[in-house]
Parts: sequence; C-alpha cells; structure tokens
Amino acid sequence: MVAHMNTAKRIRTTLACSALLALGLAACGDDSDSSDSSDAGNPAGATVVVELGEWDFVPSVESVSAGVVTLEAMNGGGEVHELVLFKTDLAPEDLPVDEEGSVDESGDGLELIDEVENVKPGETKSFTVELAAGNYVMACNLIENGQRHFMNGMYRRFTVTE
Ligand SMILES: [Cu+2]
Repeated sequence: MVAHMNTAKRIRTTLACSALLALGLAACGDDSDSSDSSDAGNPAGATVVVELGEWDFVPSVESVSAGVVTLEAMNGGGEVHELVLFKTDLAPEDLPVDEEGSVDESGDGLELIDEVENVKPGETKSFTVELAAGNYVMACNLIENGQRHFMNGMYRRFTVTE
C-alpha cells in the first residue's frame, strides 16, 4: 500500500511540475523523495514572478502555500529597483520609516526575510526562501535621483497560506 501511495504522489508532483515547466516557471529540481505526509503545502517549491515598475509590484499570484518559494523579481520598468520581502502584520503604509523615507529594516513589527538589490531595467534576480504562513509585504527601499520608491507607493502585500 505504501508503494502504491508513493506512486500516486509522484504522479501528482510530476503533473504539477509539468504545468510549471509549461509556464517557464519551473522550480521542481528538488526531488526529495520523502513519503512524509506532514510536509508543507508545496514541498516541490513554488515560483512567483514579480514584475517591478514605477511604482509598483505585480506578482503572478497574490498568495502561495507555505514552504519553499522562489521570488523572481523581473524589472519591467525604466528605473533600477529592488525587492525586499518583510514578514509583518502591519499594513504597508504603516511600516516604520526612517527620516529619509525608506523602511527601517530593523524596525519594530517587521522581519526582513530576504531581498534582491540593484535590479536594472530588463533584468531578473531571484531568491529562494522557506516561508511560513502569514502576512508579508514586498517593498522597494531604493532612494535614487530624489525618488523615494517606497514613499512613491512601491510596495505590495503578499500572503502565505497554511
Ligand atoms: Cu523601486
């Protein structure tokens, strides 16, 4: 019975990966052949493409299930940007900012998870993290040429479900 269940699980995983591959979003390299049914929601990993622009983030999905997540920051705008991922229950507008108008990355009520900096127009940079369920905010904390990207509204809520 155990072998049979493993086969069924592998077929489902393969189908999911094929679907991701078709979209060019594959993150299915980790073939952990674990039969541990207590794994988080997406043991094979999920990829979220986030388009950066002036002045917003447009993620390919609004939420993912907990587990390994790759965030691909694709700069479709005309300015250099960055993507900083915070775990926080604060609304983006309520994040603590310093006197220059950028998010205080060590402030109260938020935890910096990971980031990619200096993403140039047309460039894509990514990072892979293991995310617990909860509320997240992605923000661009760049201040350049008098533009304070965060204060311009360059932030976006993101949700990780159980
Ligand atoms: Cu920016």
